[in-house]
Amino acid sequence: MDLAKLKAGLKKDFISSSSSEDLQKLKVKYFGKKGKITNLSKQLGKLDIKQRPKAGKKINELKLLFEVLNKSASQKIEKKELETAISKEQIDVSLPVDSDYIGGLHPITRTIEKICSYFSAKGYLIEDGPEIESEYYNFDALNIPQDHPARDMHDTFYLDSGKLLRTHTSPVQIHAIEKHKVPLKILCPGKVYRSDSDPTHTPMFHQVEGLLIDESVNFGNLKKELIDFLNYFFDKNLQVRFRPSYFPFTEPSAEVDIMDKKGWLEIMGCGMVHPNVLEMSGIDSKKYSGFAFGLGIERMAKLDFSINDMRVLFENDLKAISGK
Ligand code: 2NL
Repeated sequence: MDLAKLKAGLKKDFISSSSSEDLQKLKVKYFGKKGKITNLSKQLGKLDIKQRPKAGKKINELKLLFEVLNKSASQKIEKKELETAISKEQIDVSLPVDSDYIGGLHPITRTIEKICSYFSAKGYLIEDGPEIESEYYNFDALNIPQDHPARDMHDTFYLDSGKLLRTHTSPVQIHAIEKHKVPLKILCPGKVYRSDSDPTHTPMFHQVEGLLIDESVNFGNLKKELIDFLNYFFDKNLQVRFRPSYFPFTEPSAEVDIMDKKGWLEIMGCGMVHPNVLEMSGIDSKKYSGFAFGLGIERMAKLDFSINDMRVLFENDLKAISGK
């Protein structure tokens, strides 16, 4: 066996290898079952006993050479392969984006916009107002008596100043009556606050309330307005039910249910504005009447976007809240 030739071949092999696979192949070529160095070691036994130490030494030198060459080659190759892997992981900002994960408007915002654009087209003015309110605008002006459970510390966030975080968007409507006088047709979307936190309640949520005041407004007008809206919102001809209910600020009052796959589903509240509410804001309740309604945005967004868990709306996971 020509050891010099084997040595030269070994060096050449390492120079021409450029990947960890190449190195793996070299290991097999020299140390595999039929490997070149393996074969040499096997032949050692067949040699004359006197020649063995010298030949053995040569083989060891060859093994050492393999190890040295292998070490430096693998260091170089590993570095190069790591750099390639890292460069592949780099984000090329000039590439087109994955359209599934582009940013977008939050389902709550989209639901508010959908509702506002509908009522806006019907002539309603979109009004907003302060989230910090006085007891007068949040409760008294809405015919909610001093001892009403809704005023309880457990439901309302009271501030040190004696003011409070509005528990509904109704105070915006009282301000609007004072500002615009009557007749009036307004829609008030916004954040509302209640001291309530469990799997189905968050201390902040969104509401839209509508109010229409004019001469001879009746419950039939209210029914038609809401049925038309619900059919538009859910994009189908729904079965709608008006179920008698109670709110201090409306008389009569009703809860609106729609027929869902699983039966009747409560979707909003409404009623004819209570004469006390009109009178407190300086409107002649003998001349004017009005209807009002309120609905929770989170509930509507959940139904529209098929979201099961309310928490999804507040956790900002793009996969969960982007697109339908
Ligand atoms: C519900 C029920 C409702 C109103 C809100 C209202 C406002 C004024 C006068 C009279 Cl200024 N009423 N708002 C009326 C009936 C129901 O909301 O379930 N909301 C989520």
